[in-house]
Amino acid sequence: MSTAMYNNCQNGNENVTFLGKDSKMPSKQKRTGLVVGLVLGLLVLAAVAGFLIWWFAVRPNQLQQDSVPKMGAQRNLGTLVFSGEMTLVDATYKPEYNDPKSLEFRETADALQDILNKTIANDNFLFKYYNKSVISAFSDGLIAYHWIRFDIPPEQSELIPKLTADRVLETLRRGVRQEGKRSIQAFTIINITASITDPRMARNPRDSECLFRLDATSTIQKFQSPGYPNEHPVQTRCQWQIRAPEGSAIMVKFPYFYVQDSCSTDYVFIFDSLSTDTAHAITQNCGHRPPTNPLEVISSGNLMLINFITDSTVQRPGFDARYNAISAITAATCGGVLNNLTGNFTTPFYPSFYPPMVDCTWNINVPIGMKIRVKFTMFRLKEPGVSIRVCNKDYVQINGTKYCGERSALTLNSNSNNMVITFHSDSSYTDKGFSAQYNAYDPQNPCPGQFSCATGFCISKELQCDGWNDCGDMSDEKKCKCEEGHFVCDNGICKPMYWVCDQVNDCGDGSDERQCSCQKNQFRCTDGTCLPNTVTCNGARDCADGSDEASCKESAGMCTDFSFKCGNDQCVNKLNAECDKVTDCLDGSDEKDCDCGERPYKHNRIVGGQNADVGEWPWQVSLHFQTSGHVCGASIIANKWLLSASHCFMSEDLSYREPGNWMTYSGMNDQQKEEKSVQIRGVKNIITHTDYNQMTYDNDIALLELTEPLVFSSTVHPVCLPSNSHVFPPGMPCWVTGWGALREGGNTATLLQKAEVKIINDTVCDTVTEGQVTSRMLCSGFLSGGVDACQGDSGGPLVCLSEANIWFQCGIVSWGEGCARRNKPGVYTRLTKFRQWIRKHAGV
Ligand SMILES: *[C@@H]1O[C@H](CO)[C@@H](O)[C@H](O)[C@H]1NC(C)=O
Ligand SMILES: *[C@@H]1O[C@H](CO)[C@@H](O)[C@H](O)[C@H]1NC(C)=O
Ligand SMILES: *[C@@H]1O[C@H](CO)[C@@H](O)[C@H](O)[C@H]1NC(C)=O
Ligand SMILES: *[C@@H]1O[C@H](CO)[C@@H](O)[C@H](O)[C@H]1NC(C)=O
Ligand SMILES: *[C@@H]1O[C@H](CO)[C@@H](O)[C@H](O)[C@H]1NC(C)=O
Ligand SMILES: *[C@@H]1O[C@H](CO)[C@@H](O)[C@H](O)[C@H]1NC(C)=O
Ligand SMILES: *[C@@H]1O[C@H](CO)[C@@H](O)[C@H](O)[C@H]1NC(C)=O
Ligand SMILES: [Ca+2]
Ligand SMILES: [Ca+2]
Repeated sequence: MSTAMYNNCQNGNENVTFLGKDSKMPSKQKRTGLVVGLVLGLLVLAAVAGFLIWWFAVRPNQLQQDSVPKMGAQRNLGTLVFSGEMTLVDATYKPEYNDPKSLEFRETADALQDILNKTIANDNFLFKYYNKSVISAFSDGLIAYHWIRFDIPPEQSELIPKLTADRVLETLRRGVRQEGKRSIQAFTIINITASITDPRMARNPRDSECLFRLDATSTIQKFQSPGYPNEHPVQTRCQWQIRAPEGSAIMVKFPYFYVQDSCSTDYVFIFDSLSTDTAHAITQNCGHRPPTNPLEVISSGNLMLINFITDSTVQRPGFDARYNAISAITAATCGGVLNNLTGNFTTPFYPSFYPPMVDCTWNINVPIGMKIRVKFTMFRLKEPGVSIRVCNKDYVQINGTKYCGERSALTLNSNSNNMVITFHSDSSYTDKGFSAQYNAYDPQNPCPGQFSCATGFCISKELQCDGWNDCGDMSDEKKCKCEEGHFVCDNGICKPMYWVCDQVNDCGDGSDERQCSCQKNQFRCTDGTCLPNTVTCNGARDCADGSDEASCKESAGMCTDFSFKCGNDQCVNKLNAECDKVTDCLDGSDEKDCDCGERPYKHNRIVGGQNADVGEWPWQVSLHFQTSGHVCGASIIANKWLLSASHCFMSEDLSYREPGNWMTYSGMNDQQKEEKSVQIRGVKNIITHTDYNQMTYDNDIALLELTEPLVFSSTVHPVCLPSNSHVFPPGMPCWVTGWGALREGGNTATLLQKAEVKIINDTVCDTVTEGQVTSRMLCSGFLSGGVDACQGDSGGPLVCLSEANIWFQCGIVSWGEGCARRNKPGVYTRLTKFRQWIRKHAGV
C-alpha cells in the first residue's frame, strides 16, 4: 500500500481556475477560440525570459493546478493511525455484530484487538510507539474493520517517516495469521489491509459519541450534521455507518452542504467501506456547494461510511443528507449498443458521482459509409495525485487512448461507422463523470451547408476567416486572405497590426511576438525598454517605471511605483503584495481588510458559456432606477458601500442624481425571479467624482452609500480593491459581468452574464481609441471584436483573479464604441488610480 493522500482539496477552492493547460472551458460562443489561443499564447510567453510581470502574476496559478495533493490533516504530528479491514475466513456473520453494545460484538472485537496487540508486540520498533488497536465494525463476509494507533514522542519526530503503512502492513501480514490461530478464540485472518488515516476519523464505537448506524432501504430517509441548520459544534467528530441489504448499493445526496472552505481542518469524507481506508475512499469535500452543483455519491456495495470532521473556531451549518438503497445491479449497469444516428450517453447516475468499480462499454454503430463524432459536453474524472498523462485510475478509453481529469470541448471522430467507448472506475475516488452526445455524419460532406473544422465541429460559414477562432483549433482562421493593415502570422492567421509585439502570443505560434523581445542577456522593463540583465535587483531604479526592482527582496525599503506602501510607510518590493496571504509589512497592513474577493460558494470551475452561476460573482450588484428596472451595474466593496460609474448618475436628467430614485439588488442572478437570497437596499448618498468629465468620461467613478448595511452571505460578498501599486499586466485574463445587452441594440439579459477578456497594453489601447483614453482608464477586450461590455453593464466590475486566488476589481465598465465591435475594446475606469479617493470618501 502506498502513502495515502486523503486531502484532495487542500488549497481551499475546488479548482476555481482560469483556463489552464487541460481545462479549456466549453463554450459555444465566439470568444472561446480566442481564449484558447490566448492561453496557448500565454503559455508560450511564460517561457520567454524577461517577461517578468506576467510570470509573477499568472504562472503560479497554473502550477498550483498541477500540483499533487499533499498529505494534510495530520494535525497532531506525533499520532499516526492506520485503518483497514481483515477477512475472518472461518467465522460467520451474525446480525448482533451490527451493534457494538452486544455481547457478540464485544467478545469478537476484544479477541481480535488482543490478536492485533500481540502481533504488534512482536515488532520491537512498532511496539515502542504502540497505543492501541480498535475493531470499529463488522460486515458480512466476515469482515472486521480496524484501526491501529501509534504515538511518537516529539523528541523522536524524525522517526515519523519510518512508521509507514507499508511497515505496519508487513508486520500485520507476517504475524496476524499466526496470532489468530494461537488465540483462545481462534481465527483465520487473511487479506488484512492498512492505510494511514486522519486520527480524527479513528472512532471507537464502544465509547464515542456522534456515531450513527443507518439502514438504507428503498425509501429515502435523511440524516443531518449535528446542529443543522444552525452552526455545528467545534471539534465535531461524527460518523455515519450506512448498511443496505445484500445486493444493494447506497445513494447519498446532500441537498445542502456548507462546511468551512479548508479541507485540511474541516471536511466530509466518504468511504466505500466501513473503515477509513484510502483504498476505498469515495470523496473528501469541504466548502459551500451551490445548489446547482450538489454532492451526490453512490457506493459500489451495500456499505458506506461518512465522516464529518471539524476543528476550527469557524462554525458552519454543516449538511442535510438523503440516503436510500438501490439495486447493485442497476448501480453497475451501464453502456450498451447505440444504433441511432444521434444520441446521448453518460456515466452511471450522471450528474451524481459515478460509483466505484464500474466498467461500461458503449458500442456505437451507424450505417456503413458514415462516420461518428462524439462530443463531451462535460468531462470530469479527477482523482487526487493522478496525472492526466497516465490516467492510471479512472478513465474513458477510445481507440487505445485514455482520457481522465477535467476537460472541455473534447470532441473525437471515428475512422469508420463504428466506435467503441469504454469507461472504467477503480476502487477509490469517484467524480461527476461525463455527459456526451454523438452523431453520425457523411465523411464526404461532414457539415452540410457549414464549415467543417479540423476538430470535427461544424460552424456557420460566416465564421470562417472572421478573425475569431470558432473551431477551437484555429482551423477556421487559417488559409485566409489578410486585410490590409493586418499582420500575417507564420501559420497564416491574420491579426491586426496592433497585436504585434504586445507581449501576447495572438497568432498562436508566437510569430507576432518573435521580433520584439529583448536580447538574451537583457531585461525587459514593463514599458518595453530593454536594459542589461544586471540592472535587476541592484537597488537602483534603472527602468523608468522601476520595474527592474519590482520583485526584489534585496531592494528592501526602496520605494518604486510597484512597491506596496504599508501603513507605517514601509515599502515592500513584491508584486501585488496586498491580500496575497503572506504578511509582508511589519505592521501587517498588507493583509488587513482582506475578507474580500473570495466566492463563498465553491464552484467546480468557471462554468463555460455566458450565463453566470448562482454566487459566481457575489460582489455584482444591479442598480434599478425608478420603474425602469436594471440600468447600471455596481460592485460591493464594503457592507455599506458600492462602487459604480459616475456617468450612471451624472445625466442631464437631474433625477438620476437623486439617491431616493435608486434601488440596489445584491446577490441577484436572475432579474425576473424573486430570489430569496437577494438583498435589496436603498441608496442614502451618491458620491460622484468632482473631476468627472461628461465629454471624455475621465474619472468615471462613483460611490453609493446604502441606507442599511448588507449581510454578507454565499451570494453577497465584497470584492477586493487593488492598492495603487497593484499590477494587472497586459494580456492578463479578467472577467467582466453584467446584465447588459447581449448584442449591440439588443435587450438586456435576464441572467447575469460573464465574459472573459484580456487587459490591453496601454499603447495599443491609446492607438485604437485614437487617443481618447487617459491614464485613469484602461482597455480590455478582444480587439478583433466579440466579447465586450455593452450597454447596461456600465458601472459593473472588471475583476481579475490574483495569484493567491483572490478576486481584485481592476476596472469599472465605463465606455466603448458600440459593443463587441471589431478593433474596439471596452474602456474601463482604472481602479488603481482611485484607491485614495475611495478611502477618503468611503473610509474603505
Ligand atoms: C491491548 O494493548 C493495550 C495497550 O498495549 C491494552 O491497554 C489493552 O487492554 C490490550 N487489549 C487487549 C484486548 O488485550
Ligand atoms: C494511548 O493514548 C491515550 C491518549 O493519549 C493515553 O491516555 C493512553 O495512556 C495511551 N495508551 C498507551 C498504552 O500508550
Ligand atoms: C483475498 O484477496 C484476494 C486477492 O485480492 C482475493 O482474490 C480473495 O477473494 C480474497 N479473499 C476473501 C475471502 O475475500
Ligand atoms: C432510437 O430512436 C428511436 C426512435 O427515434 C427511439 O424510440 C429509441 O429510444 C432510440 N434509441 C436509443 C438507444 O436512443
Ligand atoms: C441529447 O442531449 C441534447 C442536449 O441535452 C438534447 O438537445 C438532445 O435532444 C438529446 N438527444 C437525444 C437523441 O436524446
Ligand atoms: C485508432 O488508432 C490507430 C493507431 O493509433 C489509428 O491508426 C486509427 O486511425 C485510430 N482510429 C480511430 C477511429 O481514431
Ligand atoms: C505595447 O505594445 C507596443 C507595440 O504594439 C510595444 O511597443 C510596447 O512596448 C507595449 N507596451 C507594453 C507595456 O508592453
Ligand atoms: Ca476512481
Ligand atoms: Ca536597478
